Amino acid sequence: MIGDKVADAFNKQINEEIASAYIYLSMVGWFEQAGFEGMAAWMRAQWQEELGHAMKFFDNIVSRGGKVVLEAVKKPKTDWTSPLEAFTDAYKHEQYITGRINDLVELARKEKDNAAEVFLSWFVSEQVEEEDSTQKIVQTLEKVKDTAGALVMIDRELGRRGA
Ligand code: OFO
Repeated sequence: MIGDKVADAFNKQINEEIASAYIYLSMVGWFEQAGFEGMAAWMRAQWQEELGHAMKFFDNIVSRGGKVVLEAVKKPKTDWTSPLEAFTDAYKHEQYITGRINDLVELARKEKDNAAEVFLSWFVSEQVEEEDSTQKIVQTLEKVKDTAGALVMIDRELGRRGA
């Protein structure tokens, strides 16, 4: 049985993950309109991944006899000035989510909830990957700046994730 404090915190994390999905879906729309189909495909995969994260918390609450309580999802930003700005936002957002996961681990330890701590270890590793992948893209985009030819190549490369 999941305790109330951990269940509340997990419910908040469902909202954070859905909000992440929403941010990335908003980026899909922007990338599509700006003509970066590969980046749009990359973000489309990311949006799906975030929905999967939300469902992991959802199913964990359910399987431990807790109550799922969904809240309203924050409206995401809708415009970016460049792919670099969008991916920088994504990188910063992943750092924020890492902080939330770390807070959850602390709470699980404080509540002596071993099941929650073990469950969260997957997310601790996942956040290392999430930060790494977005940071690498930011670094690449910083190098090419607005060089059109290079952006086309990066777009093609990132599109492979969605394929
Ligand atoms: Fe759910 O990892 Fe990104 O936000």
